[in-house]
Amino acid sequence: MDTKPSSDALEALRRALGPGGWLESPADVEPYLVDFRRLYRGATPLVARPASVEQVAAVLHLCQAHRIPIVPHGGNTSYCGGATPREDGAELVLSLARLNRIRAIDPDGYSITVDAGCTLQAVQEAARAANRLFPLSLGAEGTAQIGGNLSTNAGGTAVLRYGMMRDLVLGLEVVLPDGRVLDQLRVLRKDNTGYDVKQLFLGAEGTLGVITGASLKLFPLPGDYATALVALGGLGDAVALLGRVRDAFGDAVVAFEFLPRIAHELAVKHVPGTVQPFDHPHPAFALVELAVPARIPEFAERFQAFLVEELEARRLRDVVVANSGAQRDALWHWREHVPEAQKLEGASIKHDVSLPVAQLPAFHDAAAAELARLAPGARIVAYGHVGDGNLHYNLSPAEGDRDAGAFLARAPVVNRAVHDLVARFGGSFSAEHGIGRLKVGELERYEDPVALELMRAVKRAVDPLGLMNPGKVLAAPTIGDGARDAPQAQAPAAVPGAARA
Ligand code: 2HG
Ligand code: ZN
Repeated sequence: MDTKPSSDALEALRRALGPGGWLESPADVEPYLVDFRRLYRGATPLVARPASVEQVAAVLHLCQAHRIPIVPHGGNTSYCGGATPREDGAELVLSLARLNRIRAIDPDGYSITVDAGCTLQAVQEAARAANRLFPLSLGAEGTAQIGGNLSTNAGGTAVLRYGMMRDLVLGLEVVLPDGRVLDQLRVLRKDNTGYDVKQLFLGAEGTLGVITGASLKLFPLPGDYATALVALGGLGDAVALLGRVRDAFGDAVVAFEFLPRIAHELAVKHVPGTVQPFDHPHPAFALVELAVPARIPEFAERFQAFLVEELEARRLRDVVVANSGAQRDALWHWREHVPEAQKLEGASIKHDVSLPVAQLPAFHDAAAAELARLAPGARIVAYGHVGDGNLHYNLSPAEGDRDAGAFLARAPVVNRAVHDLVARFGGSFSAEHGIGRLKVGELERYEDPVALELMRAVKRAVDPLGLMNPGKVLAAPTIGDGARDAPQAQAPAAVPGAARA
């Protein structure tokens, strides 16, 4: 496992994958070696591109026989380097891109069954074509694949109403490290039959097996959306407004995104087409969206009346309501391009934290005070899914500061201060971006030790040879650790369908 795969092993893999089933020239492999944020550059002898579940099973079976570690790879939009192989060239990359069929859709049963390599957008579109909604929504949806969304338990902008990816799953199909297929592709809403083993693979980031298919929940397609951008005094105002808007409209509130003034300034500077909705530079904004049930069109009017009341009571500084799909798109365009705007501004130090919603303003102030000391002049670009208690508490260098190296050198100290504070406030250092390779140390530091022991025990039980995405989520075992001591996996029984591959 510490050495590169033998040529015999690679030849066996090529045979199992068939023509068009792998990539190996440097130019073809290049896009699989660098993560989305360009934090890591790895190496691999081969990118496997299986076209069926049987081929995935055959690849895992062969990898186990030859002790080859595997890095499952979806749309490569991980923020934590979860899908990038390590540098030594020992790991095989397994792309799910060719498993991209919508297998079945049941509008009456409100479910859809898809291959893991479908993009999130393809699943949304298939649902919409059947007059249904698949609600997971995030900036990278055109590229991100469902398998990656499942493996990282993705969040996004509609969690407030519909939950995270984990909440949207009815059934799962997973190839285990020894090539067996866990077939739990059920579409049942109720199924109380012992341990819910599929849950293990959601958020496991490919460290326990390869998700190849999923049955997902669908929802009624909203008749319309009522979308407003409100100008506010700050995060405290946003949290207070969130409470009132949810009191008034309950579950119709789909999204509640917080954006500080700097998120607008950076977008105006770097992203063509950013809206300029107000003539006054307000301190902060919230993008609030309600789903309007098809049968209750006057809902939108009630929302407008609510906003007018808020304005008259001076709880809001200003408001614009989207009067058309194009205006709604323009507001979301700004919101979704904030990460890009911050990237184009230069270096950044990122945190993806969540807290109990009511604690957000106090956390923000405490963190800002710490950072004024630790990174003087740095600009705080804290925005995101305040409806879920999730802030992307990011930093950009002081304006005009071109010394990215010196700024980034502060990252470890800044990360520690922010994450320690998050822990003190009862929050999480990774709200929706997962652990990947980037946050393995943070998980070890902040996770409950008993939870960590259980995670390691599960890893040893499901992947005794430690071949699945090693070093992601959990540190790769060192000699003397359980995984090394684990019994050698028995020669796997013939993999169903492997011969056909
Ligand atoms: C978002 O909410 C993404 O836009 C990215 O989760 C956050 O770039 C970030 O820090
Ligand atoms: Zn986010």
